[in-house]
Amino acid sequence: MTRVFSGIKPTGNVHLGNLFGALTRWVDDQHRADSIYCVVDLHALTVPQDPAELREATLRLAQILLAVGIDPSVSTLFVQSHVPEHTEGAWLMECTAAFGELRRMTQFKDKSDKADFVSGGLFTYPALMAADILLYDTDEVPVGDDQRQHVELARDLAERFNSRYGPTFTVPRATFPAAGARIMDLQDPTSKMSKSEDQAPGTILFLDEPAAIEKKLKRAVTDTEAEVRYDVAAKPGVSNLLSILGAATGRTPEEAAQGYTQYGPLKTDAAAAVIERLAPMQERFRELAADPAETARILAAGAEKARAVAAATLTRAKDHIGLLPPG
Ligand code: AQP
Repeated sequence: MTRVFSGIKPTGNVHLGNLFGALTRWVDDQHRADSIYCVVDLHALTVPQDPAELREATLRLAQILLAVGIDPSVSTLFVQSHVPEHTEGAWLMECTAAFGELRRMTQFKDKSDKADFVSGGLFTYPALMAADILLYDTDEVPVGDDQRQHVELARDLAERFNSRYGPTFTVPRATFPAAGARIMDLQDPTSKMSKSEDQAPGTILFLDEPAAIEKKLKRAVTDTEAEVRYDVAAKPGVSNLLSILGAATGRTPEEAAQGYTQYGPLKTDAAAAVIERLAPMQERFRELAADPAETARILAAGAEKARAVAAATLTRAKDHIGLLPPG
């Protein structure tokens, strides 16, 4: 059976980009594949975090994943730091990656340019991500387009390790959605919608009220033409609205464009579709948030299942690379 693995960071609030770029596919994939999903809290540490907020955000994110539809009776859902094999695997990957390869990661360039403090972890985090993926003999990694380069690196590292030390890791491939692979900021449709832009009018959050969603979509930047057409280069704002409408209604952006001649109705319909899509998930989230002990139980069971797979792969990798097994 195909093995699927993906992760999400407990930083900021889940937004429409996360939902359409990744999470809705996580839910779909769990019915056709053996699916393992992870709240990657160690990745959050690449920038300084408030400890209490990080703990709270990790639990809340797990509850959002359950609310979106991750079913712990068919998928494995766990928190990365509960499975220590990830950090050990990351060291093997750091030693397999070339310095120049890590330096070429565009997310590192973007984030380090903006940050006052650039941690070593921000630089090496793609190696941790490679370990996350490779520890589970992953075939497919459902991600948004912004993660394309990191999954490519995981592929390269798996191939390099296998050719140096013999067959060890499954070589994974990224999968992307037909609509919503890259949801852009509503105010700056040339930048991706992002968790760090939490309070911004350009980001629609999973927990936004209907009025806030309507307001943000009504104010979305478009252009001075009056033609509804999917053309990311020439019409980034309108194309983003079509991606959102398409993803919310299960259509491609081109299909979503049909029948529209003006921007106003497109924005109104996009808002209605997003509100309708989010409402039942938000309701389920409120129920789950009232019972944190149940989420903790699900995460503990998930970590146990995940650890059994990760430990076997790590033992194989350590053996192949020449580390002496304990006596
Ligand atoms: N705008 C997006 N469009 C489509 N997919 C997206 N993803 C993220 N943004 C978009 C996908 O969501 C999954 C979780 O990614 P993450 O935990 O890295 O979330 P993030 O929102 O990218 O994180 P940040 O904190 O927003 O990043 P920065 O720090 O850049 O501000 C992934 O599958 C990702 O592809």
